[in-house]
Amino acid sequence: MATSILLVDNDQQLTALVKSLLTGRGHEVSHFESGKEAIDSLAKLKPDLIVVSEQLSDIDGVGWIIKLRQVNRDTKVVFISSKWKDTDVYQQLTKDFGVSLVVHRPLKPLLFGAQIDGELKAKTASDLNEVTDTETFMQLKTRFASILPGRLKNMEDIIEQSMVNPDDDEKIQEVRRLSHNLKGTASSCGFHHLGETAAKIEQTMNDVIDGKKTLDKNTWETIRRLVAVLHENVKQDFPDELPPAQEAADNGQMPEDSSMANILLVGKYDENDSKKFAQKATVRVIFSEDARDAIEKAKATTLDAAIIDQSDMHSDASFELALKLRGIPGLETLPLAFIHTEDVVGRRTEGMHAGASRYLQKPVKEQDMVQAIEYLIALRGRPRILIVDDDEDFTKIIESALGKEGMLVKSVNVPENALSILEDFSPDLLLLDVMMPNTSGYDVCRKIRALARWQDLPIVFLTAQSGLDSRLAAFDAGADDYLPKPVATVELLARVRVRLDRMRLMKERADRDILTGLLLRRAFVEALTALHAEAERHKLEFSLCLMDVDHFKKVNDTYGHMAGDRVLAHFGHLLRRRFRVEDLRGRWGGEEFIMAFRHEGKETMKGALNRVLDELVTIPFEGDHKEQFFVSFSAGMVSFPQDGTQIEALIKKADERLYMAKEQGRRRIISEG
Ligand code: GH3
Ligand code: MG
Ligand code: MG
Repeated sequence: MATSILLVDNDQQLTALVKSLLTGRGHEVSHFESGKEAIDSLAKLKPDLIVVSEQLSDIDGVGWIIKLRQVNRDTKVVFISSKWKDTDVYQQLTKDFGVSLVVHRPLKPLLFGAQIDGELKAKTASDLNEVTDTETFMQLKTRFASILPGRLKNMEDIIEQSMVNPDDDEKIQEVRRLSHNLKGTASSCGFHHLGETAAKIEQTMNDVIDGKKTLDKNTWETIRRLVAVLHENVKQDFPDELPPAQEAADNGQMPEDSSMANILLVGKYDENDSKKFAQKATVRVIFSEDARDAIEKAKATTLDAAIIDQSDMHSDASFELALKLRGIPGLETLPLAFIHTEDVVGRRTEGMHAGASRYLQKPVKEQDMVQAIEYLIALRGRPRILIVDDDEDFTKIIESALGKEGMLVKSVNVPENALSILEDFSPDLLLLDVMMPNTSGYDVCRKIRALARWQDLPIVFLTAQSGLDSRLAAFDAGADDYLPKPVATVELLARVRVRLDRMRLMKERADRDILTGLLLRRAFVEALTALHAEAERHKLEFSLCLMDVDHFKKVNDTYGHMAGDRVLAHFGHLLRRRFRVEDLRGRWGGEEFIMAFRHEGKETMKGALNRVLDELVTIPFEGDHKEQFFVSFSAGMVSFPQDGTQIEALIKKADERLYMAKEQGRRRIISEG
């Protein structure tokens, strides 16, 4: 008997190809352009397999699969995706919607045919996976243990008040809310007995609210008994080995707050002064009096920026410290500022080379300090996570878990405030609870998605409601992912990281060269165009530099292409670590690199670049046969506006000077002529 395949696709070329491939292999193919018609046809056709592409006449492919799964959960689905970014939804499709195979265009006909045959041979779509990770963290438990007594006391108080005042509906709602939240958090932290009892209290309150139960003496007694059971559960659930809740260590620093950025301030500082700066700029200041201590602290915290005071330190030592900080893995692009006294103004070149985005004159005005701090933080761009959940204890737990991963986390416990805080905080990802007082997470999600600015914001639901239906509702409302409570932090972290990485990849993949990590030519020109426009508008200078590795062909020929690649990667990495974060670095082509320096003329930058040349020539590279070699580069520099006012003219001039540098013997930087 011929197998019947339903093809849902609105692209003529693709349809023709798939149809001929499949009928050629003896299958019967029914084709629809419209998603709606395809779904309507299901009852009659009962296909063995559904092949759906990205683009239908009335809906997109992923949306169609979500709709399909509301009426049909079993038929196997193969999804043909047209763009790479659709691998993004790969997990969601395969995990939540039982898509058995995702293939990408352009199709490889032979392979595709074989894949379809394979799918038809295998059994029907496997059951949709439930996420049942029960792993929990000791830290989570400890933290929960420390907040639990207060939480139970609060609940008891409200219950007592309600008993005295049985007509107070708000109090009854409050008891329900507290028990609902306790249920979620307790289970998330692995306190299952506690969670179950809390669920019973919630159920009782629900019955009262729905009018299924009257709130008489008996009911109150039940609730009281359940609360007493909660206390029993506490003993049951608390493992003996649980360490006592730790008080925040008092190490002279301000308390850790995961929504705050960390600034390292190196110098002899009056703590009170810095607290003032910190309050204004909402950052945590980490003090350090000397270089060695600064490096230790930089390794131990997630730094967002460093400010180095040169008045108490030899300026050479301060530059060296800056380079060392940037040498710490993960801090290659750490935003930096220096505070200096009059006499080091002439050492701007070293500052540029070391990566100083700002110079502050001592004594530093409070306002300047705050402004500089805010500027540096904006440069850093740590992932920002917003959590909307009415359960304050739960958000605190998640906050600390994500905060430890170096994310900036902010919680909103009143969902009505979500939109305004979203605008202020401008998160990279949103974690959203479903059941909240007065509104649901679905509504919040829909409202956010209706705003153009937030259409691409990754939104992940976290909720105690589980089951396919609520997951479908979440995706319908515009969610990207779904995590059932109790949520294991490990899983949460993994999912959040995946989402963030994908977002960043999507933004960067098109822009960045993989080998060197620098901007690709087109992206560089775009950024340069913006820089040029800004310079014109504000009558500021900027400089531009074209670099080319010397005798690179010989490197390839003598030491191997792989060794050549290592040189390019290393040079790219060096350029990333040096100079200010806001300077532009690009791979212009092959072994040619380009840089643009904001607001700086070529003389300062030539000095800084010469230092990079000095560094590069001392780096030993290894050939494919372990032989050692060294490389250098030649460069041509220009400044706006002296050497030209248009981008094309500037680049042309830089190229001419680069050629001159080659002519004159290489390993040099030419900025005149
Ligand atoms: P000059 O000092 O005059 O610049 O000499 P050169 O040999 O560096 O210049 P030329 O432009 O003749 O050679 C550049 C070589 O760079 C040729 C090309 O094969 C090689 N190349 C370009 N891109 C890559 C790459 O991504 N990796 C490697 N390993 N080599 C590359
Ligand atoms: Mg070359
Ligand atoms: Mg070349």
